[in-house]
Amino acid sequence: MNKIALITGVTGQDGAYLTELLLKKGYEVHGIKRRASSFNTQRIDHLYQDPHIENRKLFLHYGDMTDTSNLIRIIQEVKPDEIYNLAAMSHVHVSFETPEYTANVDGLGTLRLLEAIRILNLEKKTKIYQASTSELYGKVQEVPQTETTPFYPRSPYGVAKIYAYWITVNYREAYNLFACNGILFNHESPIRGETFVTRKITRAVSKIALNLQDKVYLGNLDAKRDWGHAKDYVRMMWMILQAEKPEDWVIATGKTTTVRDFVKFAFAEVGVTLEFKGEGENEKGYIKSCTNTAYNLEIGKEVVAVDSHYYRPTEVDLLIGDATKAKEKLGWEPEFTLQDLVKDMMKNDLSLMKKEIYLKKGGHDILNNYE
Ligand code: NDP
Ligand code: GDR
Repeated sequence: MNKIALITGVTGQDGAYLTELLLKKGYEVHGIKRRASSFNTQRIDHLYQDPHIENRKLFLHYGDMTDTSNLIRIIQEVKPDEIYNLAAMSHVHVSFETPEYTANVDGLGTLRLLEAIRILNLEKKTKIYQASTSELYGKVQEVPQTETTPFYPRSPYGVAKIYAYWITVNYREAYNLFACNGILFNHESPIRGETFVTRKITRAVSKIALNLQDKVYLGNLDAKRDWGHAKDYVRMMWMILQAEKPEDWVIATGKTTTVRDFVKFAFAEVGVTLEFKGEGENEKGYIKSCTNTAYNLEIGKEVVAVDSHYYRPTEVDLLIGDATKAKEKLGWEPEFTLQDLVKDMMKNDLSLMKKEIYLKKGGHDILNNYE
């Protein structure tokens, strides 16, 4: 019998890569998606299977982390061997605007899943992975951060996730659940949400290179993050649930980079060297040179500016993780470097923007011809 997995947050970045991975491993995969007024399954559309075919391996269920009875019913129907709880209001800045909702989804949502396992007497059958985060560390207590570094969250998101972290530990200790936290540092990809800083940058740089946009406005350029590739990180989620015993694990690259340097690396992919001048809100980035003649970019042009609207009320200044435990005990090794990640994201966004230009030009003419 193949294993059955249930993924909450199946339509998100990690949900999509994890679904792909588990299907390749022969799992029957069930995902919980939210009802939305427009399509929200773009990231998994390539995996979609017609409900009418036999031996279907991917099933989607409508649901929400705030709806206890819905979660219980789905778990009762699916009887999963493994639950991956990836659903969350995952945007740190937005959590300052929606703190109560964030607590409900990210904090209590986890409790609802754990309780559902107990109510349905699935403690011995169902393992659960909780998507914990480096945002738990928040204000720097120790560098690099490990499984034993004290937490000090700096946002409603971080505080909600700390509840989820501890309730997962508590249910493991109280009821012998195979419940684990993956404390994952930032991980990105070509399908990263467009408002997270890396994707915002790679999209903007692609548009600037193709003359579709003048400049990009960013917030704190000094923030340092430990950025990995989501494909490497979902592999580790699966490994965590295959471990001999349930534990908590840090997943990180061990290298940290400023937002400013990420911008420089993205521009380098289109042959541009940037020069930054000024400080704080007055800092700006200018084109110093451009070696790629395919892009018609003006030397000296201002392409990066700071808008304090993107600053957070409390910031996490520096994250750098130490994944020694995962490497030594589970044999995890990331395959992507930061340079590979930037290349992957830039390649994807340049091609998306080129398609946009093509559709605008060609498509528009075609529409006109048939009006
Ligand atoms: P995304 O924001 O890309 O995906 C979040 C998913 O959760 C989406 O499928 C979203 O649905 C779903 N969701 C949001 N609210 C609800 C709700 N109320 N009920 C049901 N589903 C909901 O996040 P990532 O894939 O990047 O991250 C996955 C998990 O890992 C999250 O819990 C995140 O907090 C955590 N994490 C992420 C890290 C990262 O760097 N990416 C690092 C550490 C932890 P919809 O598509 O409809 O919006
Ligand atoms: P983060 O990711 O908060 O680390 O949370 P994000 O990409 O939003 O911010 C990273 C850093 O960049 C700074 N920054 C900006 N951020 C955004 N979004 N937009 C900007 O214009 C901008 N300018 C500078 C931020 O201040 C911050 O310091 C992500 C999410 O995936 C969480 O769900 C996850 O738990 C953590 O990573 C680990």
